[in-house]
Amino acid sequence: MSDTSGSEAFREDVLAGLSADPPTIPCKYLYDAKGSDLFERICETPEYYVTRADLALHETHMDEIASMIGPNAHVIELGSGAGIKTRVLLASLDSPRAYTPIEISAAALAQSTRDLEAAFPAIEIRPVQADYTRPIASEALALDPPARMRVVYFPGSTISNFEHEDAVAFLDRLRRIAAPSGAVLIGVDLVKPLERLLAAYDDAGGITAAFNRNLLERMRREIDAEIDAEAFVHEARYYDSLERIEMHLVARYPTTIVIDGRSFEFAAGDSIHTESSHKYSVASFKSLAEQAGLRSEKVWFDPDGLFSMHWLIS
Ligand code: AVI
Repeated sequence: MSDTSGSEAFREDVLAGLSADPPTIPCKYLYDAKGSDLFERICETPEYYVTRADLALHETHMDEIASMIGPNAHVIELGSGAGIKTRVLLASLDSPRAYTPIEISAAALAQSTRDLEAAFPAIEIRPVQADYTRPIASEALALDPPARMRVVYFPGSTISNFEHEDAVAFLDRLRRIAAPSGAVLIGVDLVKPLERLLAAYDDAGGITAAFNRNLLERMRREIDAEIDAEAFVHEARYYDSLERIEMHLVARYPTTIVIDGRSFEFAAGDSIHTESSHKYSVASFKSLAEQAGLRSEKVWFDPDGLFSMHWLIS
């Protein structure tokens, strides 16, 4: 975010987050341009299985998924659609009516729209520039004549980064976008042994650490925060009872962050919680979806059983 209003929202959220107990900064702020590049690099680390497993699931089950979607469907993706998974999906569909990527970054949306138009000249691409975590105007998604069905497509397990309550509210919105006769096709990372998760969120090459620590640099760059960035180290923690992995920036020695003349003191060992990534069993995700009025009709897995994709209907 380089616009002033974006920086102001960042400043307010950081001030509120550092005043909270425990200090927390919303994970969306990890994704400035540099953070987004680092996230792409995380996806290529040997330890971060999520992206590869999601793609393997797509490649293994796309014929069946495409036959469930059927002809004349309107696929609405939350995210730019720049990834290879979108191509696997679009290439498998039987005469799709249209494809709508919803993406906040105008540049990312324009680029992926150009690429997809070139790759799929027969598919109508209808980009919508918007923050998909907020309500989308229904006119932006309307087709005339309407498609046979809508499929709201949300791969990658970004749902993991929502707190449960927010995940239910978000799924409820997806249900309403898909209504009355559509489906939500959503990727969900599965619970797995601790060692595997800790390695995935603290890779040996230090890319995840750089991704997390970039938040401190961003605070210095965009809101003039005074920070001794060397004082903080990246840490991944798994909380069994919450079935989630958390990223933290932990103070190695006493330090102070100063923003707008306000001081936030950290003793050695104190941390800033920067992200949660919830892991689900099939049962726990089904029950989450049920709270949003959605029923999981079918679940697919990658060949190694690391990742799942649910077909949710109301
Ligand atoms: C985007 N999201 C699904 C990633 C995850 O696995 O929770 C973000 C991430 N954070 C650290 N590594 C990857």
